[in-house]
Amino acid sequence: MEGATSGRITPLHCTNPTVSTLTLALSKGRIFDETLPLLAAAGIVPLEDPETSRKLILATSMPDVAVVIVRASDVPTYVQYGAADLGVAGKDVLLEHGGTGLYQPLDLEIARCRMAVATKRGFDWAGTVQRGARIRVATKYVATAREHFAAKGMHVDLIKLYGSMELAPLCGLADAIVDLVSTGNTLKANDLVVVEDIMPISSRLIVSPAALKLKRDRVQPLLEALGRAVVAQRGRKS
Ligand code: PRT
Ligand code: MG
Repeated sequence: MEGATSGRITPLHCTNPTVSTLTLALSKGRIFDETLPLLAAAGIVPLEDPETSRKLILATSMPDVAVVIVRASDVPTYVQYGAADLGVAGKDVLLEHGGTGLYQPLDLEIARCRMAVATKRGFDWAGTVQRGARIRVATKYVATAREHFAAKGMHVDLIKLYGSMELAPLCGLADAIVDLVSTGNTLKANDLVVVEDIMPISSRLIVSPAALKLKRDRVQPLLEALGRAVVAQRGRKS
């Protein structure tokens, strides 16, 4: 496949100067799984499964399109610097990244969930807010949480965590958390409840400005095909 040679990785854009490879950054798990049908509708099928392959650059059924597997929160960075031409990232990740140097032309309407504030069941959130008491909130989404509470005129102490936010109120690290909720099972299992809804979240296609300029003939038809696939998917889900 292009990009990966035995033992050494050749930068994708260096493999063949006459054919420009289009690279798409995806994270393993729900984003990869839910992007797959949309890509298939655009005629792009990865030739390997990232869950079983150790490769980080996957060839696809389209010889000039490769998928690179990166951590969900690293997708915007790869695209921002043009190391990947396109990517798929959750709105949560894009808000934390800030969106600098990225086009966000399409909501793929996948990996849907909500961003919410949650506390231990029985915690008097409304009363605490009303009293103007200082509240400690643990979250991975510091920028989004800061903006949400500032818009409400609330002063909160934000504590940055990198995972398992649900544990923070249980151990007394924080009064509340800001986290993503989809089925609600994780909150329920830890005796937590949603006390405020912040916003709906879904994943977006992001494009590097360089790719849009220099590879427009390749990027534009792909954007159109993915746009049609999103509309078709909407029809199937409703
Ligand atoms: O897991 P890792 O640390 O590697 O990275 P990540 O969590 O950023 O990646 P991943 O693949 O878990 O999530 C990728 C994207 O999926 C996120 O950026 C969101 O946009 C989206 N998404 C959709 C979710 C969820 N639903 C979701 N439920 N991301 C995380 N969750 C977590 C949530 O944080 C909580 O811990 O699932 C738990 C709650 O789920 P329920 O179903 O019990 O409510
Ligand atoms: Mg995760």
